[in-house]
Amino acid sequence: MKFVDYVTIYAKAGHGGRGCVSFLREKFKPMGGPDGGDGGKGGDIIFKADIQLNTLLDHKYKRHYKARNGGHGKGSNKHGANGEDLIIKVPTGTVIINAATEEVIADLTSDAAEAVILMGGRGGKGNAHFKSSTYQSPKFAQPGEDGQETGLILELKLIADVGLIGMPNAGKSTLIGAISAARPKIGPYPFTTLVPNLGVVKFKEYMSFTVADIPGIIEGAHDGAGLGIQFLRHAERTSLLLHLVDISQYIEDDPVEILNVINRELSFYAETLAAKDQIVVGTKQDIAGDGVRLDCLRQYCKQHEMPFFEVSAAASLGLEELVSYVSARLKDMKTIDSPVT
Ligand SMILES: Nc1nc2c(ncn2[C@@H]2O[C@H](COP(=O)(O)OP(=O)(O)OP(=O)(O)O)[C@@H](O)[C@H]2O)c(=O)[nH]1
Ligand SMILES: [Mg+2]
Repeated sequence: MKFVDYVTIYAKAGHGGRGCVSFLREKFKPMGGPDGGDGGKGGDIIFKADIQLNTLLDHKYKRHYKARNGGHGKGSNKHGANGEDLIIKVPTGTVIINAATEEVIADLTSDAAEAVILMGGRGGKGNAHFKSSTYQSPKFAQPGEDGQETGLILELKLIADVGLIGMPNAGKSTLIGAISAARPKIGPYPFTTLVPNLGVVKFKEYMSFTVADIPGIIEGAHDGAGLGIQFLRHAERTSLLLHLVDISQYIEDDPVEILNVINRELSFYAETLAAKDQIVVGTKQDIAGDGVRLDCLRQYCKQHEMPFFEVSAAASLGLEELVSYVSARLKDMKTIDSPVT
């Protein structure tokens, strides 16, 4: 299924129905009073989060949405029917933004959360309302109000406890595959992962946390190099970042420089992202060779008081230590709860 995390749509709430001008007409009562009913309210545009959905793809094709108008009022004080609301389902984690002002209107972070985004117009009052002691036969009624309408940006930001970041080929997908049931594509070439993958890591029977494998970023990503930095939106809601650096002997670049290049790209995206807690993970320990690159990264992390772990997802080395450290950190941060005993 195609993953789409950013779309613009146009939505319009229903108009209110017209109020009615009518007079009671009965046998022997030819000059009855006004009895025009009110118009019904226009339908609202409501967004609802649905955890079963994981892409905004549907809204890339269908971009115009309209709720039903309210019915017009009728004689004999009959109220027009209210227009049906339109409920638009989106993946949990969708942010709804006013396209003109760029203001965030709603952020649907929990399953089944709902937000009324555009209000339907009020129905107009029928002429029955306008009768007074001096004015017995009002020949007018109110029109219905227009429903609100606007362009909207829908932006999906995945909800995960931990984000995996790093250069292409660093071993992010291999790691998520080794610690969760996720089975992303793995390849010996850059940009194997083109869209984020989510995995659930289970540990100590009852506990779990979610991890997002984010497509690789390279130097200049903020200027559009590689896949750009737009996928970093999926790291925005995480509590912790695992920053993966390939420490295998076949890489020529300095591992510390790699770490800093990625961190600079995080800053370009948002300082809040760069400021998130990071755990540095040296990957492919099984092919570290003489370990010079590994030692270099380890020393740097020690000096800068950054937690450092070395793993081999391929040979299952260091994974338990990493998972148990991450879960303890998440517990400290109150991101995940202790098991119920
Ligand atoms: N020897 C060894 N190879 C590994 C290890 N982890 C990953 N690899 C290999 O490194 C290559 C890249 O791995 P991926 O997991 O696809 O890397 P990625 O970070 O997801 O890359 P992108 O999706 O392109 O960003 C693949 O050929 C993997 O088999 C490891 O622990 N040891
Ligand atoms: Mg990958």
